[in-house]
Amino acid sequence: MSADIEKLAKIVYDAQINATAISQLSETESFTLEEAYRVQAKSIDMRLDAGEHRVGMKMGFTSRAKMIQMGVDDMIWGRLTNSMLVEDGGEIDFSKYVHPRVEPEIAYLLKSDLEGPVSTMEAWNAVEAIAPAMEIIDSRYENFKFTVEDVVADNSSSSGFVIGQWCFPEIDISNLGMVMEFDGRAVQIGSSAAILGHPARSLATASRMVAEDGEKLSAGDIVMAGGATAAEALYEGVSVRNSVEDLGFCGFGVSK
Ligand code: 0L1
Ligand code: MG
Repeated sequence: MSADIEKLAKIVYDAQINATAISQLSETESFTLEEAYRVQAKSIDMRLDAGEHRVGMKMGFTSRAKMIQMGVDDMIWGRLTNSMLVEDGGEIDFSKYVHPRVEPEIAYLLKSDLEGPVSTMEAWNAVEAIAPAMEIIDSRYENFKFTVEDVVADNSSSSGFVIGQWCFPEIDISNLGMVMEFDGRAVQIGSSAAILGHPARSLATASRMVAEDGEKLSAGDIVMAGGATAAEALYEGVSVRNSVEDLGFCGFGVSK
């Protein structure tokens, strides 16, 4: 029997909007990965109907460190809306999250559409600008425990993102040092090379994966390349910064 997409989408939508922890959908429902992406699309449609706007997408599980941390071996993707954007230098309200974590990333701003399978060079040629970034992931599942189908249905845990100053894409981004700090103390150190060997590969993969769902990346979209390291749990009062060699930094604080 096929999954009730509408019912599952409403469950994750409610959990996302109200920041409440839910049991894994897979404990009571049987659904495929393809159905999980339909649940994700439907739940985001509910958010768009409620007034949010689509601004781009995120890639997930793009580094070995993330795959090992979460016990998976494939990439996933999710959708970004305007309400998820956290102002660089701003503050998030801890009570609006279930159990948020943060990971250091690089973001792309596209100047032209990308549709279907493309080479890394074609993907790179579609980039208007790049920026240091961070993703706030907040699985709505109790204890951050899920199957790949569960997490995809829950928008691949995406909950917030921070973008630093946009830079021209002339910079070689293949192996940039990245340091994420909590209150000035390094908590994750990595390299952009950890993102699929070269972060531009993540953009090409994004184009291919969204096409499998009948979507494309459009000029003006923001694409989060994926975490370069494992994610760190956020807590009240902490001040977070991600510095990326040659690109600069971005940061935010968490309310007390
Ligand atoms: O790398 C990612 O952005 C994956 C997020 C989904 C899994 C998680 O919640 O850690
Ligand atoms: Mg991420």
